[in-house]
Amino acid sequence: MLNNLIAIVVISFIIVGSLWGIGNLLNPIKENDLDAEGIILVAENNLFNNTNPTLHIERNKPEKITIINKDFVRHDFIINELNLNTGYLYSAQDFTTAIASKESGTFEYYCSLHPSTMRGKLIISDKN
Ligand SMILES: [Cu+2]
Repeated sequence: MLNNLIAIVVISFIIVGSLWGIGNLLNPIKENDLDAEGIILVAENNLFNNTNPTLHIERNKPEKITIINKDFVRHDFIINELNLNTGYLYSAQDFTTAIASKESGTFEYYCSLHPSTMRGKLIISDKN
């Protein structure tokens, strides 16, 4: 009887664990889905998200942004005009903040350690 109970508990754990694993396989976290959880930028191979994508946000609407360093070397993320500077992120470190601006316009983001390869644009536009 006790053995049966233990077996049922173990089997339940296996089933729940399997379903959880399958669910993760079917719905993997998408790092390049810029709208999923704010903006996610992964610093890897001295690039942001492989392509240094142009980021778009609305004026007067704060947007969450997370920088993740997946390289072995340090990176940072800077937008001078918005006083945004993550400081040095070491390997496997990340930094989350918000971008907000009262001014629309096109701004440059870059890594101060690799400014020639890690550089892109942020466009802040009025709501349509
Ligand atoms: Cu860098």
